[in-house]
Amino acid sequence: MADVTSWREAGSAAPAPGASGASGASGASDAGARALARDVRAGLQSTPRTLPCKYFYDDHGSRLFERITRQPEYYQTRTEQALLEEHAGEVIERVAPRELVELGSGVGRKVRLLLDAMRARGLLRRCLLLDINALYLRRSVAQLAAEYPGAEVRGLHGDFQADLQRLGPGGGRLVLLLAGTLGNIVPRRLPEFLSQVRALLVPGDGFLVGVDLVKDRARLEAAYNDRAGVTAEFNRNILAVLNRELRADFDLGAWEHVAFYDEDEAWIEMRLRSAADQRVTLPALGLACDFRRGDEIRTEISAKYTRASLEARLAGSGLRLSRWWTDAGQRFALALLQPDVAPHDGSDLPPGAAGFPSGSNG
Ligand code: SAH
Ligand code: AVI
Repeated sequence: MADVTSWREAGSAAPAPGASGASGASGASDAGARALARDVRAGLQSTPRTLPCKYFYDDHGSRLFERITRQPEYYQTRTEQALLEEHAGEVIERVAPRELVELGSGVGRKVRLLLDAMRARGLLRRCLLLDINALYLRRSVAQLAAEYPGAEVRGLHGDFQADLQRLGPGGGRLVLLLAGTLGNIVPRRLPEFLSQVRALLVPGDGFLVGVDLVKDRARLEAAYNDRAGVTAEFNRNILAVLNRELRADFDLGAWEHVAFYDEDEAWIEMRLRSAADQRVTLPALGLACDFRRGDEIRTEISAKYTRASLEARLAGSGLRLSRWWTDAGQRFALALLQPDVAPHDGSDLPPGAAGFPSGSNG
C-alpha cells in the first residue's frame, strides 16, 4: 500500500517550488512559489546575502546530489552506508520500531537496511518518507511499496523544519535523518529542531542521525570541491531555480563556486561569488540586486560535529545520546538519540514502558 500526501494542500508552508509536484496540483505550486518568493526576498536583502539550501533540490538538483554521493572525494555516503550495514540490526533491536520515518529521504536507498532489519524481526508495519522533492519522494514510495508489500508506505511532501507536527504522535517509531543533513541546519537552531523531533517520540522511540565529523580541513574541503565539478554545478543550480521560478536573470556563468571550512564555526560554508559587477533582476519580486565583482551569496552551511559538540546541542531538547557508532577513520558517525525519561514526569510513557532501560552511552 502506498500513497503520497502533499501537506501543502493542508495549508502548511510550501517548500518545493520547481520540483515536479506529486499531483501536479497548481494550488500546491502557488503556495510553493509564495514561500520561495518570501525566502529569496528576505535572503537577498539580508547581510550577508543568503539563500536557503532547501532550494537546491529541484529535480535537477536532486540528481546532482546523487552524483555528488558518487564522487571519490565525497566520503560521507559510502561511510554512512557501511556503518548502517554494520549496525542496523543493533539499532532495530534497541528501539524495536514498528514504524520508520525518514526525514529528507531522497532516493531512499539506505533506509532499506533498516527496513530489512525490521522485517527480519517481524516488526515492520509502516514506513513514512518525508522530502521536499515530490518526484524523488513519489518514486521512492512506489519502489519501497513494491519491495515491502506487507508494509504501509507513505510519502509526505513537506519541509522537515516546518511540518514535523503533521507526523502525529509517536510510539514504536524510529525517525531517521541521514547523510549529515543535520549539518545543514544552522547549529544555533538545532536545539529547536531537536525539540520538535522529540515531540514526535515517546520514551523508547529513537532518532537515528548521520553525523559528519570534524576532521582535517583538506579532506573536508575536497569533499565540497570535487574535481569533476559536480558540487559546483549543484551550487549554481540554485540560481537556475530562481531564474525559473521567479523569472530572475542570473547568468550562471558569472558566478563562481566557493566552499571552505570555517574552523571557528566547525562548518563548511558554500557560497556563490560574483565574477563581475552585475545587476540581477527578479521581476516576480519587483527586486533588482547589484553585485560587485567578489560579492558573495551564502547558499549552504554543512556543520561538522564531534560527539561532545553534538551532546552539547542536545541540552534541553529532551533527547539524550543513547548510542554512538563511528567508522575506524572517525569520519562519520551514527548517533542514536532517545527521549530522556524525566524522573518527575512519566506522563508520556507509553503503556508498559515504565521500566524502559536508560541505555548505555556507547
Ligand atoms: N537521505 C538521503 C538523501 C540526503 S540529501 C541520503 O541519505 O542519501 C538531503 C535530502 O533532504 C534531499 O532529498 C532533499 O530533497 C531533502 N531536503 C533538504 N532540505 C529539506 C527540508 N527542509 N525539508 C524536507 N526535505 C529536505
Ligand atoms: C545533504 N547534505 C548533507 C549535503 C552536505 O554535505 O551538506 C549537501 C551537499 N552540499 C554540497 N555537497 C553535498
